[in-house]
Amino acid sequence: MVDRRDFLKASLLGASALALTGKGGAATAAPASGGAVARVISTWDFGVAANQAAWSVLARGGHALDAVEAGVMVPEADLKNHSVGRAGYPDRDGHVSLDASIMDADGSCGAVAALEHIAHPIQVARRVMERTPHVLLVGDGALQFALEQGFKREELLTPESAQAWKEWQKTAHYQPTANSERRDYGKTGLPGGKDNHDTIGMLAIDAHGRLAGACTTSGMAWKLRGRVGDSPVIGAGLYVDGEVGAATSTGVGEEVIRNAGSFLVVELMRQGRSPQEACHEAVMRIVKKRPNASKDLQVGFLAMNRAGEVGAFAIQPGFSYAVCDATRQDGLLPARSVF
Ligand code: SD4
Repeated sequence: MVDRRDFLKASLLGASALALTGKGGAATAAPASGGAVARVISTWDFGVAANQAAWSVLARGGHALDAVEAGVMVPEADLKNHSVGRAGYPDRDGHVSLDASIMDADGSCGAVAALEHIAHPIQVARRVMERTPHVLLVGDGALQFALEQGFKREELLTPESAQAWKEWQKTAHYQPTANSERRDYGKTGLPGGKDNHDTIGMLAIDAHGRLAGACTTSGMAWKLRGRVGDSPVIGAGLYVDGEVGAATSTGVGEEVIRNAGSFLVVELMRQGRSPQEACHEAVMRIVKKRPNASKDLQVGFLAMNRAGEVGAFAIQPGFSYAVCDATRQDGLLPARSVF
């Protein structure tokens, strides 16, 4: 896999072509041919390739919902990506279990959690949205639904991920103590530590001004079996409101759930904050509640408002986000951070 820092450095050289506002380095809206903004953004450096798949939908005037679904399927299929989809790192007991959600501008949404053996959980999430009266299906029930819908049952644990799991087991059997993560992030805290992130969250606005978002992950590496993170929880890992904007998150999902993170970002934008200011404020809410833990804790938010303006903020440095629009398809920007 390309070293994250090298990739970031190389991509940033090119990213200067993006129009930037002074405060927070947030990208401004770029009009597409139809007069409205068309733009897609997503978390981390692998978002660059994902955005390009989404852009192929947006560029031909397609729907933002189709764009985000197509976009996040790229890292879901990437065997080198161990935090999303196939080849994701398993839970403590060796099971690859996936979380995903998708949301449209009108509040329609669907999600799956702790889903095993299905290579593209985002597609199942969309089926939940469009073909059931429900929002969230979990575990065996989600798998049953996927199989009924014609998805193929597959082994998602690759030899490389299995090897990493075996290596981890040699030194770090995860034996959590009750609420240990509330006190600190030491040895008895969450199993993946500060490196436990890399979910893909993607937000798009199409040439007709329609917003949509998607989020998909294998979650925290070595988690307890049955653990569900923020990514499939509407309002935590993803939220879209066509009147205001959209937000998504990456990092320690427990903290994002506790603070209803993505919903908070959208509500702050509703109150007049820019996407950048809203992400910053949501991060600070978490940090204030975790003064001792926040040096080891990573959470990042990414947001877009209905004008296509973008913002991002994280607790730790290193969070990057990919931006793609009519002017540039492979932008990658560093998010500002607390530390
Ligand atoms: C989770 N937010 O499950 C996710 C973690 C992540 O790659 O970013 N994973 O808590």
